[in-house]
Amino acid sequence: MFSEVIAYIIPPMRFRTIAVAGVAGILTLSACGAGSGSSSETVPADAALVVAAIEGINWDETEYATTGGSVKVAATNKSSLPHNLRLVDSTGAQLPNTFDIPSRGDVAVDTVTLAPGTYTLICTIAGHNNMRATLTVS
Ligand SMILES: [Cu+2]
Repeated sequence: MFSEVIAYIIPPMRFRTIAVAGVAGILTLSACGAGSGSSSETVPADAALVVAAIEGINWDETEYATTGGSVKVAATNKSSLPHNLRLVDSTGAQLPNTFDIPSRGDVAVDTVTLAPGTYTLICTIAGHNNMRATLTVS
């Protein structure tokens, strides 16, 4: 008798849990929509700027260059450590775009609005202060 009562109660509870998880998932997805790089496994052919994290806690270049405007940026991880890419403008302000590439082979893509000038590309993970490169936007 008791188990029948439990069996009657549990399925609706389980359904409610799934429904709540579903809503939370949708909220999480939409929260990621603004200024956050989308993840894929390949670097888009039309990316105007491709930045790769390599072994030794470094970017693959120390100097990058691109043309200003709406710039499709791709960050990729070619190393065994987690990394992320952030862009810092000449005033020291970090741009809102985020590129998280936690695992080897990860690719994060986002469109960044860049005015002509000099930017610094960084990785904000602790101990990765060495990952600094210059981006010149013409
Ligand atoms: Cu890093």
